Amino acid sequence: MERKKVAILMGSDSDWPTVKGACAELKRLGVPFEAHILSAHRTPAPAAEFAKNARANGFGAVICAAGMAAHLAGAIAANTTLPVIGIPMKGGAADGLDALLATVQMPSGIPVATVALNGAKNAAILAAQMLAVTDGELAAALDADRAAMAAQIAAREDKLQAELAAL
Ligand code: RP5
Repeated sequence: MERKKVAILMGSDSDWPTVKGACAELKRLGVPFEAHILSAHRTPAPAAEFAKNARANGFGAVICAAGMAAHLAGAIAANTTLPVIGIPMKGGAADGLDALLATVQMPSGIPVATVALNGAKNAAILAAQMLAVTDGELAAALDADRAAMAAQIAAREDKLQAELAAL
C-alpha cells in the first residue's frame, strides 16, 4: 500500500523557519510530504483549489501554519474532509494569542485539530499518527519513538536520583 502524503501549507514564507521543523520530522519518519506557501487571504482561490483536490492528489492529512488572523486552516478545512491540523504561529497580538484563537475556535461542523503555538513537530507527529491508522509500519515507527522517549526520561530520572542521593 502506497503511503499517503502530508500537505504542509503556510500562509507566508515568514512562517518557514518554524514550519521547517514539521518537514524535518516527517522526513525522519519516512512520510512523504509537499510544502507550499498558500494564503487564505492573499491567494484564496489557489488555496481553495489545493484543498478541493488534495484527496485525489494522494494526500491523507493537511497541516496549515498561519499567524495573526490565521484563517488558513479553517479555509482549507472548509474545502476538504481530509483531517486538517492547524499550527498557530507566534507573533501578532499577544505573541500569537490571536492566531491561537483563530485556529482553535472553529465553529461547529468544520474541525481543525490545533497544536501549540509554533507546534510544528507535534503537527507532523499528529499527521503521521493519522496516516498510521491504516499503516502498520508507520505505527511501529511511532511506537519505537515513544519507547525511545520513555527510555530517555528513565535515564534522566536515574541521574536525578543519583544527584539527590549525593546531596
Ligand atoms: C499570515 O500572516 C502568515 O501565515 C504569517 O504568519 C503572517 C504574516 O505574514 P507576512 O506579513 O510575514 O507575509 O498570513
